[in-house]
Order: sequence, then C-alpha cells, then structure tokens
Amino acid sequence: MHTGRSLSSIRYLLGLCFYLMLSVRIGLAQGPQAVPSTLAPDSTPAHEIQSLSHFVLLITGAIFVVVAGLLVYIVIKFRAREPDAQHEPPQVYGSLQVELAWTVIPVLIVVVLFLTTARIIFAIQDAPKPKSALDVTVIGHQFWWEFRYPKFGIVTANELHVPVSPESDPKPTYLQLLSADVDHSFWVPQLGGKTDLIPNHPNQMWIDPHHTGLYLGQCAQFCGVEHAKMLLRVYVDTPGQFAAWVKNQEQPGVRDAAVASGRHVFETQACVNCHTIAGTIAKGTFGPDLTHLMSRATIAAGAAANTPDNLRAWIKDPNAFKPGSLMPAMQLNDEEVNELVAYLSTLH
Ligand code: HEC
Ligand SMILES: [Cu+2]
Repeated sequence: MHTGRSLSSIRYLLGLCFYLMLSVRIGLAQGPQAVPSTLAPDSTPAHEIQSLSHFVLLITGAIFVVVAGLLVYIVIKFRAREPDAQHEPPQVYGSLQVELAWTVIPVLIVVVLFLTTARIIFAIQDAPKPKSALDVTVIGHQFWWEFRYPKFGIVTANELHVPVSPESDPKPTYLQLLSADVDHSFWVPQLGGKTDLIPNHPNQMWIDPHHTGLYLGQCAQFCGVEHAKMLLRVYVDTPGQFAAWVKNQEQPGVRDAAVASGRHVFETQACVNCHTIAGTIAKGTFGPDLTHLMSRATIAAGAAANTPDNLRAWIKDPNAFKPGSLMPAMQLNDEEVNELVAYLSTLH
C-alpha cells in the first residue's frame, strides 16, 4: 500500500515537471523577448543547447525523484515505533552487489551526459559554413563592443546588425571574437551560448536568428568595474533593412555647415585621439567609432538612451553614467559641450 502511494506521488511529480516545461514552451511567444532569456531560443545553436538542457534536466530530475522518493519512503516506513524503539535494525557491512550498482549506474549516467554534451558542442562548432554567411569581427573592449564588417569596411559599436536567417533561406552570421584588453564573453541567450573573447586567442561562434527584432545580451565574463554596463544589442533586420543599414554605414560622416563650430571643437580636442569619424581627421580607435553615432539607440554600451541630454551629460562626465569608464571627463565649458552635441546629433 505504501509502495502504491509513493509510486503515484512519483507519477504526480513527473507530470508536474512535464506540465511546467510545457507551459514554459507555450507561455513564451516566439521572437525577441524584452529581457535576455534562455527559455526562448530563436537560433539553431540556442535551440540545440536548450534541447540538451531539457535532456539533462530530465535525467537529473528522474534521479532526484527516485532518491527523494526512496528517502521519504524509508523515513516513513522505518520511523521509530513504540514496541521496538530499543531494537537495533540489522547492520549490513559491505555488499558487492549494492556497491557495484551505486558505482556502475552513476558512471553510466555521467558517460551518457558527457557524450550527448560533446555531440551538441561538435554539432554547433563543426556546422558547415554556407556561402550566404555574413562575417563580423567582434572586439571586446573595457567596457564596450566593437563590430567590424570586413566585406563592407564598416566599423560600429555596441549595436550589432545582422540579417534574419529563416530556416527556408539561411543567412547565418559568423562571429570572429577578439579582445583588445582582457577576457570578455559574448552572450545573447536567445541566439547562442556564451563564447569568450580572449586576448591573442581568436574564437568563433555563429548565430542564425529566425525572427526580426531586437535581441538583448551582455558581457558574461567579469572584465573590470563597468562589466555590468557592457550590454549587447543585436538588431535582426529584414534583407531590405539590412541593405539600407549597410548602405548608410558605408557613408563618411555628415558634414553639415550649420554645426561647423561643434566639429571644430571635436577636431581640436583629444576626442580625435580616441574616436574615428570617417571623413574627418579623427582616426582614434581606443573608443567607439562615432561616424554614425545617431544610427544607434543607446550610448556607452547600452548604459543610456542616445538623447541630446544624455550625450551632454556623458561628455561632461562619463563617470556620472558609468563610473570607471575609460573615457575621461574633458573639462569643456557648457557652450563647447552644447556645440559638440549639436555636431554629434547630425551624425546619422
Ligand atoms: C582617452 C580616450 C577618449 C577621449 C579623449 C574621448 N573619448 Fe569618448 N569614449 C572613449 C571610450 C573608451 C568610450 C566608450 C566608453 C564605454 O562605453 O565604456 C567613449 C564613448 C564615447 C561616446 C559614446 C559612443 C557610443 O556609441 O557609445 C561618445 C559620444 C563620445 N565618447 C564622445 C567623445 C567626445 C565628444 C570626446 C571629446 C570631447 C571624447 N569622446 C573623448 C574614449 C575617449
Ligand atoms: Cu566585458
């Protein structure tokens, strides 16, 4: 009777697990989520990782249910009872069968988990690269991301644009991961697993987002004081949107005579040592490329929205937003900052 009851509670627990997993599946809509989510994969590598994690959860969940079930059963069945409270239970010293069983079964389970994990790792790493693939070089900096598109000669920062890659017409993006300083880690959970950016050790990963929209992620390897404000934004565009974005990024910086005084401030300050604006004397590479600053929705690696007020506050004192950021406060007066912001605001 006891066994019957514990069996039905095991069945109940298993049912609950499946129900939870199913509701997670159904509850999350397809496409990009408002928060970085590992529960809503939308790219082949992320899907494979999720199916692996379900498999691991199933096995470890079954182990938990068996162990917890037996424990509860034994605690109840062999609880102290009045008549034989003083009676010592039979003592067992060494049993070959029992010891073999609890050695061999866990070893087999670990081997199975190891082999399935290795299979998924190799399936993702060795996936053949189609001709339609786009190459992007990602360079991690303290505390921002640089994106280079070698085929187009584009350099941008913090907001990665890639084409959508529907299963019917795959256009995956292959990322070459480098670092300018310390270890960083590229992690957009809906699109793929974490991959580290290690100085002098190029890593690769690929993503093939199935829906358009904005996918969020962040640096997943502690890289210094502002690591937490090193966010990632991946815009998955339709082919038309992507072509238009590329075309715009290929243009040199806008030269608007109305903001010549702001450009003059920029070109005569140390800004040019750290930033590039194509078509000007600014050729620095220590900080983000500003040629198309206005095509980005955020500044400082997602730390703030790209608004004139935030730009003003940022240039006056980057530490106000991002204490520890590697851009110095430039000690400019209000008029110079206003002129600079007016100029930067034309860089579409
Ligand atoms: C010593 C190098 C250095 C100098 C000088 C410098 N910057 Fe920066 N700048 C940086 C770095 C590094 C970042 C990225 C900071 C981060 O996100 O953590 C940055 C970020 C920015 C951003 C945000 C860009 C983005 O897309 O997130 C703007 C705008 C900017 N700088 C403007 C200026 C202006 C204007 C000047 C001159 C008044 C200037 N910077 C001087 C290094 C510099
Ligand atoms: Cu980082």
